[in-house]
Amino acid sequence: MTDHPGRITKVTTSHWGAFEVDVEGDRIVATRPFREDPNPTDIPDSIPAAVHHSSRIARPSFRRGWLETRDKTGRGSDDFVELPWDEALDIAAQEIGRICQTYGNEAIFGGSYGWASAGRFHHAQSQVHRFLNCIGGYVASFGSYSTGCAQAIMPHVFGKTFIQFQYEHQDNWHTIHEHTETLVMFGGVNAKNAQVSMGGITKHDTGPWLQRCLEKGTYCLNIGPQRKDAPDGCDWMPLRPASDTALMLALAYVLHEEGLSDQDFIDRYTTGFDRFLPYLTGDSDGQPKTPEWASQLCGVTAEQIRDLARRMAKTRTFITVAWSLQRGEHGEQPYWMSAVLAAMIGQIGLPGGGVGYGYGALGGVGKTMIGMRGMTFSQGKNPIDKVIPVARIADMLRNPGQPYDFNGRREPYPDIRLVYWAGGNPFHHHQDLNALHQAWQKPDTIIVNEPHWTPTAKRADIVFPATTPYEREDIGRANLDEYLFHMPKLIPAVGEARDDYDIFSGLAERMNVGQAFTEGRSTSEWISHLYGQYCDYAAKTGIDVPTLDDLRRQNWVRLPIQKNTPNTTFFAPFRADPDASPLPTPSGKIEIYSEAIQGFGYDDCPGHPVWLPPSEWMGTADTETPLHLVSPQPGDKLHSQLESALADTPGARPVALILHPQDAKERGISSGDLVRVFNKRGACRARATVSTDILLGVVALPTGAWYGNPGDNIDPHGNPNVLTLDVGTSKLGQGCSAHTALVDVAKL
Ligand SMILES: Nc1nc2c(c(=O)[nH]1)N[C@H]1C(S)=C(S)[C@@H](COP(=O)(O)OP(=O)(O)OC[C@H]3O[C@@H](n4cnc5c(=O)[nH]c(N)nc54)[C@H](O)[C@@H]3O)O[C@H]1N2
Ligand SMILES: Nc1nc2c(c(=O)[nH]1)N[C@H]1C(S)=C(S)[C@@H](COP(=O)(O)OP(=O)(O)OC[C@H]3O[C@@H](n4cnc5c(=O)[nH]c(N)nc54)[C@H](O)[C@@H]3O)O[C@H]1N2
Ligand SMILES: [Mo]
Repeated sequence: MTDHPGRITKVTTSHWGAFEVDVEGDRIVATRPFREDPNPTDIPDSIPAAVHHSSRIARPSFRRGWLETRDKTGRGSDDFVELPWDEALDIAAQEIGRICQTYGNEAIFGGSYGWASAGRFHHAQSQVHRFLNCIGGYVASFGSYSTGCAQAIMPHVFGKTFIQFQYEHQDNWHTIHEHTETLVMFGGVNAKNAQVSMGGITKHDTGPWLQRCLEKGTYCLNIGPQRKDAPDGCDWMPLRPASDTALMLALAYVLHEEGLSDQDFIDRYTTGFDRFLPYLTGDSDGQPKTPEWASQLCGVTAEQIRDLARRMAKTRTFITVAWSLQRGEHGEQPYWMSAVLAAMIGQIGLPGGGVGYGYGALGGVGKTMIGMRGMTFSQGKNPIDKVIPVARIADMLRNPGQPYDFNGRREPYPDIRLVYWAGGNPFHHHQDLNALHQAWQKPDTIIVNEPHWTPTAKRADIVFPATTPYEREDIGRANLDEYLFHMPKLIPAVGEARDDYDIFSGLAERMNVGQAFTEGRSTSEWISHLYGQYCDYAAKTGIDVPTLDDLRRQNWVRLPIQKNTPNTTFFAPFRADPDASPLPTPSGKIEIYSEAIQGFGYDDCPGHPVWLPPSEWMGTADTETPLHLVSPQPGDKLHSQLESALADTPGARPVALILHPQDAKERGISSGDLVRVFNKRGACRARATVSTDILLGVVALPTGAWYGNPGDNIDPHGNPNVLTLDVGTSKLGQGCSAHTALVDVAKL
């Protein structure tokens, strides 16, 4: 920019998309939207403040109690001692070596779940996993907090390729716009969440697509506790959280009762309907799943349920299910039941019909790209084959040697002595944080690589300061996006921060696996190497990509890979010929009843979808905890990232809690009041926003505030995870149950 001598402007990318960055000297001074993005997000606004924030970790730091006496009790309360890098890496390498020798690599937990930052080489999880693999392996984790439960249940229903299906092969927005007449959105489709995507989303067009559908006259129905989970113009069917399965069962009941279900489709493309039907009609358990029955559970009138079932059967209907539905106890059931409901409607495999998942979860879901293999920094092979479901970490730390069930297997939890975390913030993301804090006292040693003094870094014994993406060179490319970015190093490392790669190279050298970890390459040599591999894949796909030097000069390119036409759906070949193109399930068909699941013998996930109420929801609300808490994703950031900068705005913390006017009135609460949100697991502060956009009896508090310090009897900033329930969704999925929580609210 000419009016600022010495100012350099470059484009970079992030999980929330591309943006322009202005740099003066060694500081980021401003950001601006990327010019190709029709609908940019504000999230980058807080980057200049966050990158240079006083919450940055300046130097390698050791918890005093650990350094002096190997004490384990002071995590989160001790102060830290700074040491020079060489000495710090020596001590850490020695300690990792001691754990490996004394207890074996099965004593290292390296799952290290978290979103870290975009960029193909400096991907923190790949870095930490590769390092741990080089030294003999680690206990890993399966699945994500996002969709862990779906990742377990849906391959039984639609087949092993469900994961790719859900990200890349569902109906795209063009198809939905052109063909769908009725869009039924369980949990809504919230463009606020589509601001982000793993690895980046350049054109934020989920919101605009919904607008186009509305303008065309598509009937759009948001079913869930919050009106704002879908844009204005959509109808809202307020529904009690966790009751979706009851509603879906009643819709199925009406289809069956009124002869509206597609028996030909069921016969040809599904298996096990005959095992499910007696449950639906009540022949097997004495309870017909009528609209009247469901109405009492979900709060929607029987007449509304009948009308909706008829509309769904008679128009081209696309059902979307938000990931949030499976982030709760028995989250397997609404997912499985949505597939059964769509099968009974009989439109699976027709354009704009059937069922899809996560359209409002990430930007890019609902786009279709010509597949290109990405650039991947190899994690190597893990010699240890112990893998826990990702959200069972506190159980694992608490119960070494105790058996747990997971998707048909039963195994003992490993005995963890060392935890290594890079690129995640468990003291933001895990449920029942006060209990996690207790469990966290068990391992001998906890090592964290982090740019910021997050609550997790504060609870570590050894903290290595990591760079942010603006302090290192990388390549940005995401599977659901059609842009390719050079991510320039914009500023020098802040403080003495180092790249995760350099931290692990230093540890690897000291543990005599330096060559295995680095393969003799520097960072820039790795980037050239990975980019070279990418160019080879691209050539095979027939896509032109620039040389690395050209990409460095151009900063970004748009690749000709987006399919801008309605796609033939994933299920189309199956629909055309189910014998020639079977689904990768045991029967080759959609499994309404699963022999495999029935064979597991789980009381909390039987052989076909059923209504199973969670332990905490409006149906179990009582005078102590009368309100259901949902904890959605924050609109102003990604999880807990950039939090230190956002929290500086006067009045920004504690976080806003949405509650219904009647619930507010009963408690003498007005908008803007400071409130206490509490249950038997914990309490946090929040600031009330009173609104009719939420169902009576439900409150919403977004995630992302940094958890406070040990001894706080009330979490000061408003982290909902002091309140949430830490149980697996079921023995099958063992996903996180973040949306299962009852609370009360009082004015402070
Ligand atoms: N109550 C409730 N809880 C939830 C959810 C919910 O719906 N309700 N949702 C869950 C879901 S779906 C998710 S995905 C999780 C998200 O939880 P996380 O992914 O753990 O959250 P982030 O804040 O993204 O954590 C990433 C951390 O990595 C750090 N980081 C960034 N770049 C780098 C890097 O290059 N190197 C290193 N070493 N560190 C880096 C950031 O500073 C940040 O602290 O939360 C879960 N928790
Ligand atoms: N801006 C921003 N966007 C994000 C993220 C972020 O941190 N910030 N995180 C990303 C990540 S990691 C993920 S996994 C996705 C998550 O994507 P989602 O799971 O779709 O998002 P949530 O915000 O958790 O939930 C969406 C809505 O579901 C509703 N809901 C809760 N429980 C129920 C229920 O039982 N039934 C029904 N019908 N509705 C219910 C709530 O009202 C909530 O607002 O979002 C991604 N997008
Ligand atoms: Mo997630």
